[in-house]
Amino acid sequence: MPRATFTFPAGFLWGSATAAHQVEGNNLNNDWWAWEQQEGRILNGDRSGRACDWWAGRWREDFDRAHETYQNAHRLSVEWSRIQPEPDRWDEAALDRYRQMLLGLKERNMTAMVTLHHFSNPLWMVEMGGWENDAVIELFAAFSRRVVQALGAHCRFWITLNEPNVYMSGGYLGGGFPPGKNDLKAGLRVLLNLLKAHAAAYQAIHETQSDAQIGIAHHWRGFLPANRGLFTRFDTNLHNKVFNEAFPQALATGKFDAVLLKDAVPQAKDTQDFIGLNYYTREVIKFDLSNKADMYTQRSFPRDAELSETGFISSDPEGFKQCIKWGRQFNKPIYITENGAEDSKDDFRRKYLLEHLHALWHMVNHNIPVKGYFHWSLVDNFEWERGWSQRFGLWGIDPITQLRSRRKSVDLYAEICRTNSITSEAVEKYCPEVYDRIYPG
Ligand code: IFM
Repeated sequence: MPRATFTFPAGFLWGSATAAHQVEGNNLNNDWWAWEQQEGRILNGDRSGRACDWWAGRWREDFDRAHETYQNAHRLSVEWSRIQPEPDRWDEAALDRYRQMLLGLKERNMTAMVTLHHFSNPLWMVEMGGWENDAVIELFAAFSRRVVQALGAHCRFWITLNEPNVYMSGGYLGGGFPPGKNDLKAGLRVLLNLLKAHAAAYQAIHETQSDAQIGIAHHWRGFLPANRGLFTRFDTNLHNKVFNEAFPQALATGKFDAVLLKDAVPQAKDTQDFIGLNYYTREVIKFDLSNKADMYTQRSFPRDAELSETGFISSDPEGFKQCIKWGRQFNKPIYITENGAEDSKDDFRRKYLLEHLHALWHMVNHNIPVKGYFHWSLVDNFEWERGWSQRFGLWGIDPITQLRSRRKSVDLYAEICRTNSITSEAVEKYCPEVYDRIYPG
């Protein structure tokens, strides 16, 4: 049986990622909470409720879990509606609670990466029109400045925005997020405002903390044409251009080109210190005149794809390689800010995790400067419009009792984090099903 150890560079960050609204619980003052109270918005009528109870202090035990299983970093987000509950008020107690969390990471020798906006918005901001209102650009910059002033002593890595492309399609292309619009024009305006807000926040953060490392978490999704037909190829390119390219290219060049909306945003030029990539899957795109609801597109996965528990993700490590190679063009350090799969049985996840980390090692070994990996997620959490139906955690959770259950992937991931490598012993022990794929004979 072939044997080998695939070692990652010294100092590699190994962690997991979470987001405030998904784990904290009782985020009463934001748009997602309000959305959850409306009938039919969330699958099975689920609500975030106490979520993972982090606001009440359970972050401690979950950070212990991460630390005891050799994770040396964690990506979390702060909740704007807690820190600025009203336009003219900062909540010092909320800031202090986040300070405690960051100190908690420090005590455990874990590097913190903090996201400033992860989908949820304060109600007061939504009432003024949300991201459609240009005034929000400066408000977000002021919020970012305040957070970095308060927490900068304990964190150097900042992500201004999580997945602006997903935020836009979720909220403005009928994707099940608030504000629940189906309006491409408004969506593209929102994307442009998010871009300007990132640029303003980038300046504000650097003015506050000169050695800050700032990026976004970009959701990169591979789009494969279903056939060679002209319309399908055009549709696939359009997806790629608007979803994958428009935002990050503008951060590099200052030129926003989302095909139907173009603008010069010179202040956005070169406003990333690192590239954050969220990768889950690739999908197949087919032009379909009958599907107006999804912009005349039919989505699927390749016929032989191995699919996750709820059919949401196809295990596609080649797509992960493509994503990382794509990230190389920006000549910045890369962090994988999210990658994972929903799987309450933890059968698919183990294989997915191992094969994606193996693909990642290949890319690192080709001298692509990937500096860290954050698995989505540490514990099961509230999965937005899909509620509790999807379980992304290394640890499972019962949101009623708050009991955690350790899934097998924990041991596999712990061994990789501990040794900073993928060893044949670990593969044999924790994921023998894919041994032949990792070590072909
Ligand atoms: O849970 C989400 C996260 O909030 C953003 N990226 C994708 C994850 C899984 O769907």
